[in-house]
Amino acid sequence: MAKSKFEYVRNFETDDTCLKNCYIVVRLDGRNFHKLSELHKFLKPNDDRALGLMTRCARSVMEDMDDIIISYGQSDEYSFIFKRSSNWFKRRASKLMTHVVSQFSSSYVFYWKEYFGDQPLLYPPGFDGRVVLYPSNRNLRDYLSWRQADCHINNLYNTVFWTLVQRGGLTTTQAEDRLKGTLAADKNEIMFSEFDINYNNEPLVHRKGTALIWEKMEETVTKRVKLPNEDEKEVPVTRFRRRVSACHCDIIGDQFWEEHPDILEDDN
Ligand code: DGT
Ligand code: MG
Ligand code: MG
Ligand code: MG
Ligand code: MG
Repeated sequence: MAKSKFEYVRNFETDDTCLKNCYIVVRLDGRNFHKLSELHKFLKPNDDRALGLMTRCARSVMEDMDDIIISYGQSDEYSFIFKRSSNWFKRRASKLMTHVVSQFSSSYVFYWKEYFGDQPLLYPPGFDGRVVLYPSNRNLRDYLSWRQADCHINNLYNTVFWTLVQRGGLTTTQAEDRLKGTLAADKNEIMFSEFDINYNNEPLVHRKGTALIWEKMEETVTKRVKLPNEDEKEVPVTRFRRRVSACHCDIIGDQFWEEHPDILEDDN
């Protein structure tokens, strides 16, 4: 087909192919969720409806896109890890990122009422996205550890902060002052001695965030088959299906990775 004289503009597009062999991480984060959470009266410090909705959207992303091996989310963010050998959309960063973020955003609106019932969504929410490449399993694990450590640090702070406000009757400024310069041990101690809260008994989903992985399931169904010269009969057929499963466990230590050796590909 003859090319139009306008065709040359294509050459202005830049190449954003992700480097081979690297894990591709797409992380998205809610735009100005400080405001969104206030306006929609999210419970403090954690609103299980909001967290559930985030995870529902991440599940939709994983089920609708190829090659995502694990996702990890907390607060208003989710990270999606593409397998290092993925060739989805020829590894073009902008394609991968925009597909993930737009699928997630539309899911947020689509599934909102499953989590918030009659409470309406008051404006169209947005999410930012970025792509980061990690060349080794160690780097990728350190990335996920970084996000989970962030979840822990924020949740510990937020839990003690809102306990001081909601149960201790402090103003937010007083609670802030009270926590200035405190270490993790001090925060645990305040909760334990003043409010009888053992932080380690707080829900795992709040302390650890949510990891979504693929779980292989064996499924047996009966099929009707008709062989030549025989009556039609029912035979059991076993097949493997995979489904997304959520866990709120530690992903920093080795145990999780030893229990799920299929997630990462070898470093060579
Ligand atoms: P950004 O990301 O720069 O556009 O701005 P924000 O406001 O989204 O800031 P970010 O992402 O650093 O912080 C997440 C905000 O979302 C933070 O203000 C707390 C809020 N948020 C997330 N999950 C919950 C929740 O379960 N309950 C409440 N009350 N707020 C939440
Ligand atoms: Mg931010
Ligand atoms: Mg945000
Ligand atoms: Mg955030
Ligand atoms: Mg198109």
